[in-house]
Amino acid sequence: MKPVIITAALVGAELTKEKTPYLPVTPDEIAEAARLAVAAGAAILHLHVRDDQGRPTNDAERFREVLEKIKKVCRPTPILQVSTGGMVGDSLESRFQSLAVKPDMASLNAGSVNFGTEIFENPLPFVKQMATRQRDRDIKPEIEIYDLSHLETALQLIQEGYIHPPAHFQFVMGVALAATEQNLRLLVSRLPAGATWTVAGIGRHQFPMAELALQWGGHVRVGLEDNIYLEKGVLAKGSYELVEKAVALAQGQRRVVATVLEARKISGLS
Ligand code: KMH
Ligand code: ZN
Repeated sequence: MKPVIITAALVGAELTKEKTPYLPVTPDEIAEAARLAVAAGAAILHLHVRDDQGRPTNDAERFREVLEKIKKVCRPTPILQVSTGGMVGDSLESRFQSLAVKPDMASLNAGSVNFGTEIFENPLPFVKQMATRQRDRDIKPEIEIYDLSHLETALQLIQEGYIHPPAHFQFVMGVALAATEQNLRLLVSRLPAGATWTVAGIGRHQFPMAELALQWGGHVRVGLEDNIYLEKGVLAKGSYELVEKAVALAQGQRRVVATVLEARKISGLS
């Protein structure tokens, strides 16, 4: 099996310091969280940013500032993946802003979904426009799949040329689709040839889903955005602790953890 790429989702948009004091919000805190996560074994950073009040923002200048700080403290530079999902309820237009910083990768949410009591809106024309802008700027999309219908949409977009193969998928388990082995198996079985995939189990599903990905040759996402607990009742002191746990699981499954350079090669990035 190929080395496993570990993604760290450091910040998120919905998480607050009230839920965990370990959430990084300032550019310096995010850069330090990045440094620790990469030192622990993460090769991709999935990034949201916050404004001076600690509120989620899609502001390009704030993204630029955070990316610059991360580049200064992480050598070699990890794969920087900006969020285009923002916070649930953000205007669609505001979610294009992060592409301005020319990241290696960006999330591409493939469809709308119930998100807690709200709706995370991703209407098809928006998804097509987002895919087009990423393609034309040479930004590799990470296609976020919350539901089986999103995979159908993504397969169609690949066929229609909006997304260039080999495609990279993130299966987000435990928001809409239950985080079960059966559901993950179905998603993986529907992947197009040559695709890479990773899984983000939400909350207590983070590590059970990671285990399956490790066994089946997939990649793994961990981090405070998805789960704040290292184990039941024990807050992770940062995403780095979740990365360390993922690395230990990988070693238990005899999966080598990809370096940044290996992750770039596997992901087709220069
Ligand atoms: N905050 C969620 C509504 C992404 O980064 O692209 C969406 C999200 C996905 O976090
Ligand atoms: Zn996100």
